[in-house]
Amino acid sequence: MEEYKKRVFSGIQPTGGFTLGNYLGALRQWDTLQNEYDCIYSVVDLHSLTVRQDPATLRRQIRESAAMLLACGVDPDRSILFIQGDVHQHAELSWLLSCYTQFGELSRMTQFKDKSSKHPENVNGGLFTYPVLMAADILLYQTNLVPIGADQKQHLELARNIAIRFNGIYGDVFTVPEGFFPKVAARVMSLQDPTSKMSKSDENQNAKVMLTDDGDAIIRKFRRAVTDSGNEVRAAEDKPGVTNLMSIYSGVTGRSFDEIEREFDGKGYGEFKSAVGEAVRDALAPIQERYKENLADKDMLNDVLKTGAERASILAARTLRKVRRKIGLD
Ligand code: ATP
Ligand code: LTN
Repeated sequence: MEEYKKRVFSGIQPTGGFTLGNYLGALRQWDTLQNEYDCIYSVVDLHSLTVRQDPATLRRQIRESAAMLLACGVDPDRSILFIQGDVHQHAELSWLLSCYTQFGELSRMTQFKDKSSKHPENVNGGLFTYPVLMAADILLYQTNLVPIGADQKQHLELARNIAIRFNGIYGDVFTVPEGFFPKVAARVMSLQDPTSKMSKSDENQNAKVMLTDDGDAIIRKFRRAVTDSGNEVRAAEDKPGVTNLMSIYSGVTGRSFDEIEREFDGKGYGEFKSAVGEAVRDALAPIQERYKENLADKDMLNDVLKTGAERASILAARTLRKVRRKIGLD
């Protein structure tokens, strides 16, 4: 008999390429979790529509995202990889769950507050109900574990509350999910402003490292990274720049903060920043190689995404049927 494995679900938006923050905070875990769990991973194209997208660019970025996820180690033989918009149950469950989510709860989401104050010209309904769609993504698959960066903790908490509330009314319908956060580099900060997170939508190219950046650009960005006063490589509250670089270095090399402090004892920031750049460049090189191959293999990519959507739909339909029956729609 096949052993029962816990289910993992996670998603990433197909906008603008992935950053080192996405990789260390989320994608790296997507790979290793496959060894132990039954994993479902999704390119969440519907989520990306809260910002106006150019159709041709969006279409291209959806495929590039899938190619990059495969390059980062998502294995379609062991896991399901699919495009969210290919499985209509996500939008349907999202509407149903929105009727069990309070305006006040959504108003408290810090991502909504941040994004709406940064882009006051387009505070659309989708931006507001975004966390409900995310809850639908997770709850459709009876997910146990959700690997995400620290910035998504509040959204996951909301998904848990929606599940608990729904179960309270109708009996055990949804599995209540837990978050899974990386031990190091759960929150990679901007290289230009270490008090805000490295974000793919940052317009300053020097603030973020993209997984597709070439080696020279990576080294240059780390050399230019903002550090703090003093010259000692040491993690501390008043040294957010150095601490961020240390956690990136720790993330890619596996070395602890103590080891890093010893390694750079008596050496200045310059030498440390070069070492971080080189380590990141070397860690990303094989991913970049695989990414190019995947993108060139159109048939393989189409095949993986088609099979992924079919397999995901079967599971999603099962949950949605149950929900509809409980509510009284069927
Ligand atoms: P945006 O810049 O538009 O806010 P994003 O970079 O946050 O986008 P998402 O698609 O929203 O990208 O996030 C994908 C995953 O990467 C999520 O699990 C998120 O928690 C994680 N993540 C994003 N940025 C970071 C970061 N700086 N450090 C660690 N994890 C991150
Ligand atoms: N909101 C997430 C992306 C996302 C997600 C999900 C993550 C959408 N649906 C389901 C985990 C599980 C983000 O912006 N990072």
